[in-house]
Amino acid sequence: MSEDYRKMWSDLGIDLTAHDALLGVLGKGYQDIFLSQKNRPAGMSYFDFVMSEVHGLRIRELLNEKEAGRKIIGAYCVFVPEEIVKAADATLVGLCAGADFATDEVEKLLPRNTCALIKSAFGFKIGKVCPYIEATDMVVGENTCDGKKKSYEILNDLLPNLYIMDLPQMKTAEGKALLKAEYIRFKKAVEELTGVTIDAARLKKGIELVNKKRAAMHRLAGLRKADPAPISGLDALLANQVFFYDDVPRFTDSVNRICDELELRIKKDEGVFPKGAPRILISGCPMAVPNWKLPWIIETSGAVIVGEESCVGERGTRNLTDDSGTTVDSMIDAIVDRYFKVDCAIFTPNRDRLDHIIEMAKTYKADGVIHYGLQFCQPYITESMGVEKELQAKGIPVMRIDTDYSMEDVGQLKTRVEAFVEMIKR
Ligand code: BJ8
Repeated sequence: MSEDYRKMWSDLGIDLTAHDALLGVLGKGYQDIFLSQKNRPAGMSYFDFVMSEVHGLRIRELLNEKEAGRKIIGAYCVFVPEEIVKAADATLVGLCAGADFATDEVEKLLPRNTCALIKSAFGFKIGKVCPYIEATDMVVGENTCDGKKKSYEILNDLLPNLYIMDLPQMKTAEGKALLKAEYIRFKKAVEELTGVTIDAARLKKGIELVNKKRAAMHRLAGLRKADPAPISGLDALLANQVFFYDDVPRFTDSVNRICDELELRIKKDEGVFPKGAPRILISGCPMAVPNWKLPWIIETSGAVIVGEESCVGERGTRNLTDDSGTTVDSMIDAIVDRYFKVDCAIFTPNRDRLDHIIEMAKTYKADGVIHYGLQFCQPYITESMGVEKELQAKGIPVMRIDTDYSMEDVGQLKTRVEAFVEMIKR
């Protein structure tokens, strides 16, 4: 990294020594896990570049946007509507983190039995190693699981610009009305922050922009139905992760370019794994960068991941927003309709998620499902039991894995995954 970036990080208040250590581990992990894969699509070089510059060039771009008067909004959840952010010419960035950092300090503020995703978000803030959070003008915390909801009360003392969004827990008319009221309140907050009045034309543009990005992800997901799989699950996960950071039109074009390449591969019957390799659907908690542990274990055990039933995956990107509205109110309704379908495990009851897992297993011709729960994540680990029962009843092999961000259980997980892969071999 250039000296220029070091000055930029230091101006943002980043702890350079800790940050150097983090980038060192990240770079090594990326090299070992991603760059060691065979026969990757050439288009992945774009994502390699993005990852190599994830704390460099992308942060410089965000700071340039700020200098030009635009605002940066951070979020921890896919319920924060990017359409509204884009309508105000602002930029939304994901802030969830997938690595343990400053855990001793974090555990002075949060109970030890808090999930790794929340602890990691705190660790990156307390350890001063996340230029994204330091570049934000507003951070949105949402009332989803109890862990997040209560931890935001504490995060509020660390972040001067934290905005709390309330969310429903039931898919009822009242729940939908709450979501609409909260999106209207969020729109007002974004307008106040940016000084931009979000009119119908702006909102329409925001919807179109985000729809195109999601449509590109649908195209990518559809191509993963092929056997042999034209792209690894690791690389597809990377695209799903970069989805939360990159410039929207540039990301959309890059994914579509990869899709063009994958279509050619499919025509030639080319893939990253041999035809007939066991196909796995991952379902469960989101995997934020650099949480690549389980996918890496699976794909070095002879299986290929063909889909992610996850917020960093299809749960987050599944539906488009109807863009036919002509008034702000009708478009807000369309946005509410779209997000109200997100079947996060914080909802009760949550039958839709079960149906989606079964549907995805069929669509992507999965030979088995691995349910991924982060330790201490009550919503997903509790649901995982019902998921297991339902899939077993349908004759779909399933394995539940509860883990965290540490590498201590890699050997044990590898043994379990290898046994599962052996069992589902066709
Ligand atoms: S819409 S999945 S992004 S809340 S892993 S913090 S649930 S204890 S991340 Fe999520 Fe929004 Fe739902 Fe999606 Fe809590 Fe579980 Fe931790 Fe989690």
